[in-house]
Amino acid sequence: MLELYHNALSSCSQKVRLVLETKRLPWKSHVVDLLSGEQHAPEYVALNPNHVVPTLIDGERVLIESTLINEYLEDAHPEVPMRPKDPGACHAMRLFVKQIDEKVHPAAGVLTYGIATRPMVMQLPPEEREATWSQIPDPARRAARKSVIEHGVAAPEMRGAMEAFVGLLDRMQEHLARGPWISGEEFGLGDACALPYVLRLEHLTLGGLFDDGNRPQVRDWFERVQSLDAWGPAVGDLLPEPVLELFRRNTEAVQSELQALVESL
Ligand SMILES: N[C@@H](CCC(=O)N[C@@H](CS)C(=O)NCC(=O)O)C(=O)O
Repeated sequence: MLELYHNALSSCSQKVRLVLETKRLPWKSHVVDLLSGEQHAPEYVALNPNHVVPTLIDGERVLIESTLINEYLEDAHPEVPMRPKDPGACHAMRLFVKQIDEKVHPAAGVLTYGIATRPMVMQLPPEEREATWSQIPDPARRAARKSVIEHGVAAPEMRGAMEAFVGLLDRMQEHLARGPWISGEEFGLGDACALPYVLRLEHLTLGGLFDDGNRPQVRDWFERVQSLDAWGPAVGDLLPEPVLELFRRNTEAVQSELQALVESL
């Protein structure tokens, strides 16, 4: 059976779980607690040298990188197809995913740690606080984490992060003007990749960026994703309500700063 090392709120885990569940593949769950630092445990790092989730185990194979895992699942289990057959449409989907991986994913870390997780980390003694980012192996990611924890919404990374999210919503509007899903008629790899980031905006009380009067096609898409059979087991049923409540409270505490940032874009 497939085994997934993952975390309920991790975007990259959500996108892989959406593909596993859409393809109706049984999988065994291994939860990695990111807040307590289980991603840095030597036995986990032996599987994923980047200290991140998700990691998929398929027999002898250890697979990392969420986008590559999803492509692997599509190649290994094509019975429920999630990638367009037309080469041009497939290229467009991969470009959409690449832009999310390169721009929106780092931006999600900036927004989440700078807004929602920061108050918790700031309560730790300085040496423990330092420990939350000191083990991150990628220097750029480590520097961004330190900056947003220290400066919150005022961190210089915040503006670019918000712009990356707005760019994603605008690209989604363009795709959704052409069909019900990112690549056309069926929920596919592009949709699975976008969902966690749209959901994160909602969790950070930034859902107004795609309400009925503002990018309505994204709102309609978001509601349709939540009516899919895959939604509950992949995302909805796993969301930890107390953590989301904390996200909401921490976001509300910086609402006016956040609003000013959104309006200045
Ligand atoms: N490029 C990687 C990124 C994975 C990633 O950033 N995972 C995050 C959660 S979404 C993580 O494990 N973060 C742990 C940390 O930053 O300490 C992928 O697509 O799998």
